[in-house]
Amino acid sequence: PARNHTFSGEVGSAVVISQCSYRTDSTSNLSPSILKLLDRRLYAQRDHPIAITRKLIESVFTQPTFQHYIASNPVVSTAANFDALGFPADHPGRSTTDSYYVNKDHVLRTHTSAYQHAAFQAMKQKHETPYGYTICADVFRRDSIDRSHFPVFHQMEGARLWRHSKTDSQGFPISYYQGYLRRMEIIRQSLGELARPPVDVDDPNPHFHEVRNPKQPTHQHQEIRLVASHLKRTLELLVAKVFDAAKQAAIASGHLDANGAQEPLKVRWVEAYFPFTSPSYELEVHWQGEWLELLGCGVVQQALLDDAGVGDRIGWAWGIGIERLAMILFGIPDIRLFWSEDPRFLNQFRAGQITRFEPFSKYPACYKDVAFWIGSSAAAAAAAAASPPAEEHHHKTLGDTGSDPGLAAAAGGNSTHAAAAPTETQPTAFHENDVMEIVRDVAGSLVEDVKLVDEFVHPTSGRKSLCYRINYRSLERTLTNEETNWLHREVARRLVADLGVELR
Ligand code: FA5
Ligand code: MG
Repeated sequence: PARNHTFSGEVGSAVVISQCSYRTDSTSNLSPSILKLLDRRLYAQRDHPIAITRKLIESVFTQPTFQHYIASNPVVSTAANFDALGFPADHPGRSTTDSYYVNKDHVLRTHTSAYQHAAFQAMKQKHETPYGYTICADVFRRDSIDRSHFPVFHQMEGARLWRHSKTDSQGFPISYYQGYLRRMEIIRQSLGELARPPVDVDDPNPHFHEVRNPKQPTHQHQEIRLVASHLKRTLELLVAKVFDAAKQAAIASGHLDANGAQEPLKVRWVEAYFPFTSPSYELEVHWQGEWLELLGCGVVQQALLDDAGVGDRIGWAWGIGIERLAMILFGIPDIRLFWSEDPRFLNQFRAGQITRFEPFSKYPACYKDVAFWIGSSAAAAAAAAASPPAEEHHHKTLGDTGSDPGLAAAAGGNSTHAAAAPTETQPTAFHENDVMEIVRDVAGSLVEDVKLVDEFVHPTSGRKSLCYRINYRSLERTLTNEETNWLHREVARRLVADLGVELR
């Protein structure tokens, strides 16, 4: 029978992570390649670019009062990662094709938003207003393979809440309307304290859209305009600071002269969807000729604040991919480099310094294709009738669809088949992330990217054929033919053994 994932051990055995033991079950899909990366704590190694970037972001969020956290145990409950944040039951992020399950109740966190509830709860005692926090952690996703995606990456999340007293200076309760006016006043004041960011910003959509990107029922239009402006401007300032630091580093290393022909910084805001914010946005930056998504953000759902006991506040939250910022900051061209233990990489960076990365020569690429049939003819015909083939897998290359069910579906994420557990008689539906996982398991960071290069349906049998092109390339040395041949044969063997596909 086809199985779409590998266990770390037998069902019902124990897996120990951060000194806690978890009993595995039929949901567990931790792979050995992921388990190996759990103890690296790159965010805590002073001279590592991930830690340097974390510190730089923290330095932007100091005023007025911010608490900075690091979350070291990567295991969180599904309740914290999904339920508390309002993820619907059929959200693709919950499926075992997209997330790493320790067992049915625990996942390797898929985002730092898993700590929102706890962090908001901790704010209950903080009466200064506004008040905020950042939290940094490594997060885990079964995802595509290319130079800006890795199954473990780092996120930093931030939130800021404004509180308004429900009583006047004599302690008498004030009306809802008076409260609303006070809140407006303090948010407007915060907005006035922000500088105008020196960035070319494209923001074609209004802050909220009643259907696509709605204001929450308990909010007023005017205050959402203020909160959204404050959120967007804060993040534009952060990005401007990062780009300026990157530019100074490029000038210092002679990659750019001071009046140099550097592309001016261009960013754009895109409407987004997250179950835990509304309205929601993503920020993209124009980098090396393409739009690269940096972060998601939005106005925190009031229900979440109520649950955490801070319903008397209003505010925003954002989540940034640290690698994405660090790639821009240091000119690091490939996300795998962050995991390199090669001194030629590590010795280039010092705490508190933004310096331009000097590549230590590019080793040759080796492209190999693997083509296979998926599903039986009957199943293929049924599946084809049920849903048209998902086109545009490459859509995921730079944009990310993690928390957006609509976009995730468009990019090949599927929210329905995930619910079906693998059984003896009925192999699980094919999912591209399972191919990615096998490639990662076999070849780890010796693979630069994996692309779907051909896809067709046999006219009579209705069976579907896929062809993936794997680019084998080490960041540290030249791979031998024997090595790449062996890796490729092993990938093909695992595709057959684990996914039940038929090689062409
Ligand atoms: C989130 O994870 C939300 N939790 C962000 C958020 C926080 C929204 C708070 C609202 C409020 P998303 O799935 O888009 O959103 O991921 C956030 C960022 O992580 C992306 O913009 C991208 O910079 C980075 N990222 C996503 N997937 C990967 C990956 N596979 N490799 C590297 N970076 C990634
Ligand atoms: Mg996203």
